[in-house]
Order: sequence, then C-alpha cells, then structure tokens
Amino acid sequence: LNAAESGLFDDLIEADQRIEPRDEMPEAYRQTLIRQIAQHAHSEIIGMQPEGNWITRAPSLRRKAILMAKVQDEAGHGLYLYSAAETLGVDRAELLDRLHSGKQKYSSIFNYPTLTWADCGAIGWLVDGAAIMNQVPLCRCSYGPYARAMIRVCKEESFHQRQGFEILWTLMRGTEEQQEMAQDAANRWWWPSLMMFGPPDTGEAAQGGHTEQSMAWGIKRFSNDDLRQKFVDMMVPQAEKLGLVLPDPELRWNEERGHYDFGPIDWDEFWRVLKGDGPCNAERLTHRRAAHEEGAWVREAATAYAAKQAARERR
Ligand code: FAQ
Repeated sequence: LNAAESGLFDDLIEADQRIEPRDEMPEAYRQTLIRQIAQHAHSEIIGMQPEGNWITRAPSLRRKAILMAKVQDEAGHGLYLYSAAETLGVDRAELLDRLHSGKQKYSSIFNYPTLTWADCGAIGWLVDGAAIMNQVPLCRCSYGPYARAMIRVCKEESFHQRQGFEILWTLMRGTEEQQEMAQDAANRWWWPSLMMFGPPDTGEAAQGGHTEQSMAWGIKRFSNDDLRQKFVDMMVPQAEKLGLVLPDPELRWNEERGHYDFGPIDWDEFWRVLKGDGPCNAERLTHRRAAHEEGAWVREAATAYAAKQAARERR
C-alpha cells in the first residue's frame, strides 16, 4: 500500500497533524522537503562566509566574541538541518555533493559582498530579520523534524537580529562617517533581503513555483509575497527608529491596504544571481569546496573514532 492509497497521509495533513519520518508519504512530498531543507542547510553553511570574513576585523573584542558565536550558531543550524533532511532517507554527503556541484541552490542573499563592518549590522538586522519572518511559520510545518528544528533555530535568529540592530544603532549614534557607513550598508542589503522570500507567486514575474503545492501540504504556511509584505511592514518602523532611510522612493503607508506599498523588485537580478552570476557566487563555492577538501581528514578521523568506540561497546 503506498501513501496515497492508504489515505493516512491526507488525513494527517487535513487534521493539521505532523508527518513523522516513518509515516508513509507521497514521493513528491518527500522530494520537496529534501529540496527545501537541504537548500536551507546549504544557506546556513554558505551564509557563514560573508560575516566570517569580518571576524578578524571586528572593531572590538566584544564584537569579535559576539560575531564568532553568531557564525558558530549558523554552522549549528546547518548541521541541525542536514540531520532533519537525513530523516527523509538522503545522505548528508550526497547533499553536500549536490551543493558543491551546483545542482542544489543556497539563498541568493549570500552572493553579495560584505564591504564594511556596517554590513555585519545590516546582515543581522535585515537578513536575519527576513530569515525569522520566513522561518517562524516553518515551526508549524507539517513535517515534524523540520518544524521542531525551526523552533530552536528561530530563537537563535532573534538574538542574531537584535545584535545586527544594535551594531547599526551604535553606528548611527557615532561619527558622520559611521552613519554614512550604516546607510550605505542598508542601501546595498535592502533589495537583496526582499528577494530572499523568493519570486512572486502570482502575476507577470511569477514563473510557476512551488508555493501552491507546498501550501496545500502544510510545508509553507504563507505565500512568498505575503511574507515579503509582512517583512516590509515590520522593517519600516525599525528603520525609522535607527534613523536609516530605506532606498525605495515608493515606500509609503497605504491606509486602504493597511500595509506599506513598495517599489518594483529587480527580478532579473534575482534570476541572474540564481544562475551563478552574482557578485560572489564563484568565490563562495570555491571557498566551500576547499573547506570540504581540507576537512577530509577530520571526517576520516571522526569516523575511525566512532568505529573504535562502537567496537569497544560491543566487546
Ligand atoms: N535564493 O517556488 P519557490 C538563513 C528558488 S536564511 C535562492 O518560491 P520554494 C539564515 C527555489 O529554491 C536563508 N533560490 O520555491 C542566515 C526554487 O528553485 P528550485 C535560507 C531561491 O522552495 C542568516 C525557485 O527559486 N532560508 O540562511 C530563493 O517553495 C544570516 C522557485 O521558488 C531558507 O531556505 C532565494 N532567495 O520557496 C544564515 C528557508 N527563493 O528549488 C546566515 C526555507 C526561491 O525549484 C546569516 N526555505 N528560490 O530549484 C523556504 O522557505 C523556501 O524554500 C523559499 C522558496 C521561500 C526560500
């Protein structure tokens, strides 16, 4: 009996219950989750690079300690997510191969450079802010292991967002040069952070996409456009508090809609970056492949150690 025939899967989804690793599930549901969770894991791992680039240059010991902890959290999220993907019957080494060979994506946002210290503030504030907006609903995702992983990840992301806000807050209360640095970072990261939510679900710029099916399965709880709108609505007042001007002349409150209107997103840029032609795509993948190769001995040693421990326990 397959999942579709037993009807159990549909009943569980209908009742908004969780699907667990040993439950029967349609193959397409399994593959969608592997794709999304793996790409999410890849994003966390690749996402260590833009900020990692600033650990040696953070402006104080305090900032350095915080940044190291944050980047380490990102590694933890990646490992956590690879484990969640493995519950679907795929091997972590295979997923890493798919990342290294370019068969699987990671978030577009990590293909942009971190040019100044203020970029670490903008990443925490905007990129982690967008990540939280997208991931809080995933705590209610229909697949149990992914949903549970998201609870801890979201707690840590909230801390990350506040540390980003605080970096920008400090810069905006500093010298004129520091304020300009913060404004420049906000200018460069604003539009790419809106692209993090994915392409539009409907309208001219939509290109098929997975939203409808993923929402029917309870994987996604909101459309890309709805989450993007919630993000804009959350960020405009925060920008005002910081004293930053968001780089969109069309950004204004729409009384009728009860939301902020915003200008058109450059979807050509988004698809270009996805195809590999962003400012840092090549650099990010080259760095990741090298780290993987240089880490081979660590994996070998850990495997040998685990085998020894297991043999000892059997004795
Ligand atoms: N970048 O039909 P949809 C973080 C692809 S947060 C690249 O909408 P879906 C934390 C999409 O894969 C960032 N590709 O697809 C952190 C699909 O292509 P495919 C990661 C994108 O899956 C912060 C095609 O476009 N967060 O890392 C993007 O239903 C700071 C059509 O799109 C997650 O992954 C994009 N922005 O919805 C770390 C959250 N958008 O796969 C360090 C979980 C779309 O058919 C520092 N993922 N595509 O070849 C999700 O919620 C969903 O997968 C979406 C996309 C919403 C990202």
